[in-house]
Formats: sequence, structure tokens, C-alpha cells
Amino acid sequence: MGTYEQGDAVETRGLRVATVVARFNQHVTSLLEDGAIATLTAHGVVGADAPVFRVPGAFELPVVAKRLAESGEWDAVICLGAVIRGDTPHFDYVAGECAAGLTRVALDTGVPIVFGVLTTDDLDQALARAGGAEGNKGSEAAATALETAALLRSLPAPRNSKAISC
Ligand code: INI
Repeated sequence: MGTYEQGDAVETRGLRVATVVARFNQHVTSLLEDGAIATLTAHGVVGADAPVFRVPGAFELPVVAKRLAESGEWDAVICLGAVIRGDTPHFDYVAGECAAGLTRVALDTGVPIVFGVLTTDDLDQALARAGGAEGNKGSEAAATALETAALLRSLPAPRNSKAISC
């Protein structure tokens, strides 16, 4: 499995990052949340600049991410969930629609929406990625959010954002 390398020094001062956590498979997602918050805290993104919101399951992540992104309050939104295959075809719908929805929100709003959703065959694989042998995907999601938000902040604004209406 690939590993995530933190990019060069990221200027995180002043960044505001919201996290949305799915309660489904909470024993896994709470570990992802711990990892994400620890990484945000290590970069000085804390308190009111790093609120956590909860949704029932991964399927609900896109609609809440969209509202947060559209508010203009947040430089990035981290979405955390755990979709575990088990025996049900529900997995494919939940995981697929969640991923597609989050991608759409990011591209529609221009706000980085980070996909910190585990999609695994079983619980052991999920736990391995939630602070176990394979690292913590929540922590990686937070590092991705900070790096991407800082990069976007340093880039020229889109042309149409400078339009003045008369
Ligand atoms: N939600 C998850 O976050 N993970 C799952 O593994 C899961 N499974 O397997 O069903 C799941 N289902 C609930 C779904 O996200 C919605 O909350 C539900 O369908 C209501 O819209």
C-alpha cells in the first residue's frame, strides 16, 4: 500500500478547517477523528477554527460538506467515514455515491473536500487504517486538507471572482 508523505513546510496560519464525521462504524470513525484533530492541532488549527460536525453515515457526508463549503467559512472540509463491505451490495452504493458526491462538491465550490473515508472488505482492514499498522487515514486527510488549502490560498483567485456587478 502507498504511503502519504507530508509536503514541504505548509503555511497553515489562519486556516479554518471543518471536519465531518460519519457515526456509522463509530468505533472506527472516532479513531479517524482523533487522528485528524491531532494533526490539525499540531499545525495550530484548533478550537473554533477546527469544528467537528457529525452525520449518520458516509452517504450523508456530501450534503453537509456542500453546505459547509458554500458558507465560505472554511478553507477545507475533511470528511471521515468507514464503509465496510460485509455481505451487502449496499456497500457499493454508499461508497460510490459518497466518493462521487464529495468530488462534485469540491469541484462545484472550489473548496478542498478531503476524502477520508475508508472503503474496506472487513473491520480488521479498517482498523489497520485507523491508527493501526497502515497508519491513520484521518491524520492523512487532515494533512491533505491543510496542504491543499494552503496551496489554493497562495494561487491567483479565479478570474470570475473579481467581477464587479454594477
Ligand atoms: N454508512 C457508512 O458510513 N458505512 C457503512 O458501512 C454503511 N453500510 O454498510 O451500510 C453505511 N450505511 C448507511 C448510509 O451511509 C446512510 O446513512 C443510510 O443509507 C441513510 O441514508
